[in-house]
Amino acid sequence: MSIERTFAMVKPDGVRRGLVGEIISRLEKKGFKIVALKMLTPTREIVEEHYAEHKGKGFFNGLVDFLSGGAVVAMTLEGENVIAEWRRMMGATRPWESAPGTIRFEFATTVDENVAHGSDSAESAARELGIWFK
Ligand code: IDP
Ligand code: MG
Repeated sequence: MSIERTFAMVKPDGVRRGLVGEIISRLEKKGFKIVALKMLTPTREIVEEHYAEHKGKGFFNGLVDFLSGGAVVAMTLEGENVIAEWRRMMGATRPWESAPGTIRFEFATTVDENVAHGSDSAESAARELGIWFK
């Protein structure tokens, strides 16, 4: 265990539905520190870079359209084991597979609009923070 940083995002569906406060509240109550935060409508270029690992998949173009189609809240989180813990707080990618109490269980029903993003490893966190907070 160690103090880590990760990249977290409230996706456009979460912003549109007024879930920013709820999500930030969960992070603050848990004890994670928000060390940077900005709201922006991302360009297609930044979203394509962010999701480069999914390029070529059937859902890629729809994913890029969706993420670049509205405001998101991008955050740098800091805390003990925060990379894995934020993923655990979000729940599984497919909301119907996520554990009760998680953000995706509580607030989402579909995989294409699943409210939140979190880096999946230390390597991804460093890469994504470099894209969004350079
Ligand atoms: P993650 O967001 O939990 O890391 P990834 O597998 O990295 O999940 O996929 C990135 C995002 O792409 C997901 O959060 C979801 O919004 C979208 N996605 C993943 N798989 C599908 C799919 O099969 N159909 C539509 N969208 C998908
Ligand atoms: Mg991912």
